[in-house]
Amino acid sequence: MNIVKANYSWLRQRVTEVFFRGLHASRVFSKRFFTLSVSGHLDLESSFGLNESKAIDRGNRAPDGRYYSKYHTLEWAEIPVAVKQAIRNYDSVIRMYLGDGYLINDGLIWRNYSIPAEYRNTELFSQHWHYDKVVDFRNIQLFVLLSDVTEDDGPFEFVTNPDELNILPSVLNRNNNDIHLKTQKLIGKRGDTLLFSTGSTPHRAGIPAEGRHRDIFSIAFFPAYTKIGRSSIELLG
Ligand SMILES: O=C(O)CCC(=O)C(=O)O
Ligand SMILES: [Fe+2]
Repeated sequence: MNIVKANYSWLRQRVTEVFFRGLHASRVFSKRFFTLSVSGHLDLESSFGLNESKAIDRGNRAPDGRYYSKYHTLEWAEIPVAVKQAIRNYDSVIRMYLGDGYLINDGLIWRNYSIPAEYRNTELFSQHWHYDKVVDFRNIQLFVLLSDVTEDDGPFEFVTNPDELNILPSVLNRNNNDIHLKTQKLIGKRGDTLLFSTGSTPHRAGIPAEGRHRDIFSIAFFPAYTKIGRSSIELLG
């Protein structure tokens, strides 16, 4: 009799567990866009920053023939130890979003300059609301501020509570419409970080005030099937 009771109790728990796991799985599946924004801070070596002699034009050329952003890449060996440690700390989070064996792309450092008023509605360096649609919407970046960033320095801006089911057509088309949603800005000190779902969360670059600029480091993570970057298992191993 006890065996029958024990089996019945096991079965009841199992059915309940399977039911709730099924419910959870279907809710996760129905979310087309996962979103993530995690703030942090790391201590950077004082020498780490934009290498002006390596930097090349970034973004679109303005009607005056100039570019208003410049960048260079960094290989894994050039990435500061503190950044590598932050990636290790976030590894389980990134795996949850992108899957095991996710890829780590080269690092990037870029500098955005102020844009003259007459060109502000021409997209020169991702200053219009957009998603980073690469292979698809599944990519994450770890941003690190390289200098203190105030409202005047053209901070990165993103939607605070993004829709996880629907895409916003005006954001997809980067048509520079106001989105009328609550947003946050990456304002802070050198070394402040943001782990962020660049693919699925509307975001844009701010425009620095006249005579100012903003430097930022970023490293992007992609699912294994995109073949963009190197294996996190090898790099972090
Ligand atoms: O520079 C920034 O703050 C954002 C850049 C960006 O979103 C992009 O390049 O896709
Ligand atoms: Fe972007």
